[in-house]
Amino acid sequence: MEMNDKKGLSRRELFSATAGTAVLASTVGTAALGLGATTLATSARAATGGEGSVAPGKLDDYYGFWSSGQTGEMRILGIPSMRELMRVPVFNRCSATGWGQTNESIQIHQRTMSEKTKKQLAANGKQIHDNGDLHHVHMSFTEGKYDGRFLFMNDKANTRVARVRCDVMKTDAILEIPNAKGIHGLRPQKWPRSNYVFCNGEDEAPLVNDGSTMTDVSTYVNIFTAVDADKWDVAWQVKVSGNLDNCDADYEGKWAFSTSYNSEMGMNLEEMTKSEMDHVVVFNLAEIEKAIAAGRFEEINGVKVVDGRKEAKSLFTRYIPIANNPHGCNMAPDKKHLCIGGKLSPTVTVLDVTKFDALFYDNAEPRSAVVAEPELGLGPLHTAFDGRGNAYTSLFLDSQVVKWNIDEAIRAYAGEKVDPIKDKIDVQYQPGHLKIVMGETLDAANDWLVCLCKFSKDRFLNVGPLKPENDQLIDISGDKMRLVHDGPTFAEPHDAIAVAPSILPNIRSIWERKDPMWAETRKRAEADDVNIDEWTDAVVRDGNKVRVYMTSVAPAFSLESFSVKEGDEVTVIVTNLDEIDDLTHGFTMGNHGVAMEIGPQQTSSVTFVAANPGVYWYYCQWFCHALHMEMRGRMFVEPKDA
Ligand code: CUK
Ligand code: CUA
Ligand code: CA
Repeated sequence: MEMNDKKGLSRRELFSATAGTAVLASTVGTAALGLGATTLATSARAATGGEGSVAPGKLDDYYGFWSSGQTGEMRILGIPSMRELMRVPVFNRCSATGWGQTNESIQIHQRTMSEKTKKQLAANGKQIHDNGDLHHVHMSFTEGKYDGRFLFMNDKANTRVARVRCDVMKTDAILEIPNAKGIHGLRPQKWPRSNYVFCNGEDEAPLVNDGSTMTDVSTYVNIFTAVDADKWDVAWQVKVSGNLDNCDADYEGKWAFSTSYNSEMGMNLEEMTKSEMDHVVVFNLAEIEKAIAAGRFEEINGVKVVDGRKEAKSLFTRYIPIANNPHGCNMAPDKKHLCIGGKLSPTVTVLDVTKFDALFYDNAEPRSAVVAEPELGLGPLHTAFDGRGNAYTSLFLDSQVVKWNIDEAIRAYAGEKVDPIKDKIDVQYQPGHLKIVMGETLDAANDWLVCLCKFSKDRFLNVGPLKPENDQLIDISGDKMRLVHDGPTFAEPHDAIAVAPSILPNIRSIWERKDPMWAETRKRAEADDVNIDEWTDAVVRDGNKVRVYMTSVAPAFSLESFSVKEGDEVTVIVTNLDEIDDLTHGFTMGNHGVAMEIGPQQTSSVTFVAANPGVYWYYCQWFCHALHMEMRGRMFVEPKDA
C-alpha cells in the first residue's frame, strides 16, 4: 500500500479516487460525511440579521469554550448558532477517543500524581481518576487579551487542573494540586501574560491530612495556589483564612482575588451563613514572589507555602469584608473595577483595584476600596462586561439578567440621583455564569451574551426526571437585551468563554508526526527498533509483554492478524499514516473494552491483557472510507500450554 499516492488529496478526492462513485453513493451521502468548507482563519460575519441563525455551510462568528461540570470534559460550541462542534475529554473517560485509556492519556494523568492518589487508585484496581467536575475554562492571556495558546480548567472533584493545547484541542497536561482540597475558582493571570494560573481550594482540611487530627477545625486551612503555566508545576501556595470560592486577576499583574463564603470556617450550613459579612481575599503577587525568592516560606509536600492568614499579619493578603456568602468574582475590562456577586445579598460590590495599594502600604480601611454597591435583584451570582462600560449580572433567584452601568453605579454610591439599572430580561431559569463574547478581555465585544441557566423545567420536551440545562443566547447590541436562542446542554456547564477565530489561526487539521503527545511511545518504538513513521508491522515479544506495531492507511491496517498467548499483556501501537484532512481512524479490540482514536499522522497506543484464548476481531470504529467496514483484522490468543 503506497500512502504517498494520497498526499495532498482532499478527502473528497480520496473518496472518488479509491472507491467507485456508485459504491460511495449507496453507502453515505456527502452531507453525512461532513464534506465541504475547510477551516477559515478568520470569520465572515455569519449571523444573519442578529437572529443568531447560521445557514448550513456557513461558519460561526465565534468559538465558545464550555465547561461541562460533572461530565468532566470541555465542549466547543459555535456562537451565535450554539451548534456543538466538539467535545474534548479532559478528566473523564471517553469511549470514542480512548482518552483515559490510551497510554498517552494515562501518562498525562500520572505525570503529577501523588503517592497517596496512586495508592487510592491501586486499592480500587484503577490507574487514573476518570471523573471530574470541571467548572471553569479560561484561555491564556498576553497583555490582557486572549493569545490562543492554551485553555486552562479545574477539577473540583479530584483537586486537579488541566491544560488544553489550542493547536490540536487536546488535553496536554493535568496537575494534581498538593495540600489544597477541591479546586474550584480558576483564572489565568492577565498581565503581562498568563505566567500563573490561579486556583482556589474550596474545602477546608488539616494541612497534614494524615488522620492525626480530624474534628479540630482550628487545624484546618484553605490553600490558594499559583500554578506555573509553562512548567506546569505549582509555583507557590498561600494559606488563607476562610475558604475560597471564585477568583480572578487584574490587568496589571499585581493582584489576584478570591471570594470566600465561609469566613466562619463553619462545617455545616448554619455555621457557614452565621456571620453578617464574609470577605474577598486580595493576594499581593509582588510580596509573595519576594518572600519565595528570599526563602521565607515553609515547604509542604514539595511546595513553597507562605502564610497569608489574618493572624499572620503579612503583606501577602488583605481581607475586604463583603456581605455574607458572596460568589462571583469578575474583573471588568476597564482595568479598574472588580465586581463581587452578593448571592445572599441583592447587591454587587464594586471594588476599585487602584485603591488596593493603600490597603497594603497605608493601612487604609479595607472597605475603602468599595466604590459602588448597587442593589440589582435577588441572588446575584456572576457578572459579565461589554465594551461600553456596562455590566450584566445573573440573578439566580429572580431568574433574570440585569444590565447596569458601572460608572452610574459609582455615581449613585457617591450620592448622585442616578439609576444604574438599564434593563432586565427573564431567563429560563436560575442562571449561574453568563459570558459576553471576548468579555473577560480588553477586546470585550457588544454583540452576544450567553447565559447559562441551571434549570429548564417546562422549556423543552420532557426527557425524564433529569432535565437539560439551558444556555440562552441574548443579543446585547441594542439598548434592550433580546433572547434569540435556547441551547439545551447536558450535565452541567458552569461557565463558558467566547473567542474570535482570529485569536486561533493555528488550529491544525493534521497532527505533526513528531508531536510530543506520543514522545514516550516513540522512544519505546525506537528501543524496539521499529520505525513508526513508515508503513510498518512488527510484533515484539518481551517476556509476557507483547508490543504490536501497525500502521493504517484507509481502508486497511498494515496487520491483518497477529498472535499472542493467553495471559499476555498486549500493547497495540497504531500510527495513522493518512495525511488527509478529517481522515481519522480508530482501533477497537472486540470484547476487550478497548477503543481509541488515531487522527491523521497521529500515533496512539493502548495496553490490555488477553485473558481468554480464541479469535478476536479488531476494527476501525471511525468511518473513514467506503470500505471502512472492511478495515479489520484478527487477534489470535493461543491457549497457554498449546
Ligand atoms: S461556580 Cu457554578 S454557577 Cu463553580 Cu463558577 Cu458560579
Ligand atoms: Cu479506518 Cu474506519
Ligand atoms: Ca458565610
